[in-house]
Formats: sequence, structure tokens, C-alpha cells
Amino acid sequence: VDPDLIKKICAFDDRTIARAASLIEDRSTGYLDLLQSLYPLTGKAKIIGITGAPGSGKSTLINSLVLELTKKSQSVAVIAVDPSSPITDGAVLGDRIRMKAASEKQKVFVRSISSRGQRGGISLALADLIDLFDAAGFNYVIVETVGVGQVEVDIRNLVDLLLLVMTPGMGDEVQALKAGILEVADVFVINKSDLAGADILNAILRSTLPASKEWVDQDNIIKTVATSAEGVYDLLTQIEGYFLRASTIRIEQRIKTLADKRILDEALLIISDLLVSSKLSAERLTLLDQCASKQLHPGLAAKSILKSLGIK
Ligand SMILES: Nc1nc2c(ncn2[C@@H]2O[C@H](COP(=O)(O)OP(=O)(O)O)[C@@H](O)[C@H]2O)c(=O)[nH]1
Ligand SMILES: [Mg+2]
Repeated sequence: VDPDLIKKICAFDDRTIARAASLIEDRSTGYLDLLQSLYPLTGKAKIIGITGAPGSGKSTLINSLVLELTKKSQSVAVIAVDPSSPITDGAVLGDRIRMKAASEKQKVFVRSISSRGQRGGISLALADLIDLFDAAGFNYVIVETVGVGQVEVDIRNLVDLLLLVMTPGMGDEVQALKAGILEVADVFVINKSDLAGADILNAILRSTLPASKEWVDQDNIIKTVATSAEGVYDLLTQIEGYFLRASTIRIEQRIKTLADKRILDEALLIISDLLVSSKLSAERLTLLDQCASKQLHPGLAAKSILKSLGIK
């Protein structure tokens, strides 16, 4: 890898970072060499996940948070994961416009990615992108994801700190959330606190949160009005406090767990690529005939294919 490229990335050169991000997202030729060059530089950024239902105000909140961070001369990279839209979609564009106030400040980089069409799934692409921004030297990397299904659970090991954004009127849904995201989120943001019902949600949350949560204290439920930045200063204070208290051991453990998961996911991806490769197609066709005519069980056919790959 051209050392000049790494230099430019670490100098926050916008266009170089954007190009590197595309290369990494698309897994184009040379992407892995680039990531290998960057990987030893990672491990310094504070990585925050912000999840919550669509429309709960995540992007608006991130916008205010980024402004607050830039006031403290902190550099921030934001990755907005949109579940369905391609990059040109209105929803993502909306995000971008709302982010603009922050983006105009120095050392803020915003990237939107679609959760569809990523080879190997969104988690691998996200992990690699986070590495890019971490290596570049951004103080904070903020990942916005919509909490649907497993996504919020997958985000857990990608980030050091996970924020769940909720809105008044969600009280009834809190019980349903209990088993999933409530267990893994570190900070609970009641956004749109200007609307009726914020106090009720606050009370429900306080009585529902698992007592076993490692980071629970009085302040891990925070009320905000993202549109006017109310409460955002307190939120940042809480975030900073979290990183001050967070033990290196805990973060190292997370990175190890993540690395293990990434190795497995990458290996599965390589195997599935091999399985559909032309090299094996003749053998698969033979096995397919045997399976279709009920001579051979598909499970045994699978074993036979793996044997050809040298995997017993
Ligand atoms: N009343 C009120 N509206 C808000 C607040 N925060 C965000 N909104 C509005 O909620 C809508 C959705 O916000 P957005 O940030 O796009 O939500 P996201 O889908 O979670 O990223 C926008 O129209 C925002 O202006 C808030 O604190 N109070
Ligand atoms: Mg958004």
C-alpha cells in the first residue's frame, strides 16, 4: 500500500477517506491490503453506537452531539446505516442535510451506507469502516443504526458504548424491548422530551431496567430535545464519564470478542465463495443428481463437497 495514501487518510483528507471507504465497502481489489496497513493504527477511537426506531431523532441527536464535540476540538466520523435505501435515497439525503451543520466544522466526516447489498453482511462492512476511521485518528466514531431485529444485538460488539434513543409514548413497548436491546444498551436517551409522556417513559424505564446492568447509575437515562440541543451537553458529559470509567480490560475484551466473530464471519464468507466457485460446479451437479434421485442425502453431499475443499 502506498504510504502516501495512509498519510493522507491520517491527515483527514476528505476525498482520500471517501475513496478508501468506497474501496472497503465494495471490497474492491486491494481493500484487504489497505485494511491490513490500517489495522495496527486502530484501537484509539471512542466508538459509540446510536440505535432506535426510525424517526426517534437519532440523526438530529447526532448532529447536536457532533456540534458539541467539535466545540471541544474533538474530531468525529459518523456512519449512518440505512436499512433499505441506496445512497441516493431521500431518507439518507435527509440525514445528510441534517448532518450538514456539523459537517461544515473541521474534522467531521459523515458516511451513509446501505445495509443491503453488502458482501458478507453489514456487520463486516461496518467493522472495516470503523477501523478506517479509527486508524485515521478520529477521536470519536458514531454509528447510527435502526434497531430492527438482530441488528442492534450485532452492533453491541462493534461499539464501546451503545445508546438507545426512545421517545415519549413508547412506554408500552419498553416491556417488549426488555429481552433484547434493553439488556445491551448502556445509555437510554429519552428524546423529544418536549412532547407529552417523557416522564412516564422515564418512570417505566427506571422500573424496567435490569438491576444487573454493569453501568447503571442515576444518569444513564437522559432526557433530550435533539432539535434544540437541550440535554445534549449532559448526554456528552455522561458519555465522557463512561469512557473515563471504562476499563481497558473491558474494551480489550470487546475487541477480542469482535475479532473472533470477524474471523469466523470472514472464513464463512470465503467458504461460501469457494462453494459457488466454478471449480466445484461439476462435482455439485453430480451430487445434485444423486440427491434429486434420492440416492444421497444432501447432508452427506455437503460433507463430500467440503472434503474436496480440504475441509473434513
Ligand atoms: N419535537 C421534537 N422533534 C424532534 C426531536 N428530535 C428530532 N425531532 C424530529 O423528528 C424527526 C425525525 O428525526 P431524525 O433525526 O431524522 O430521526 P431518525 O430517523 O431517528 O434519524 C425530524 O422531523 C426531527 O426534526 C425532538 O427532540 N423533539
Ligand atoms: Mg436517521
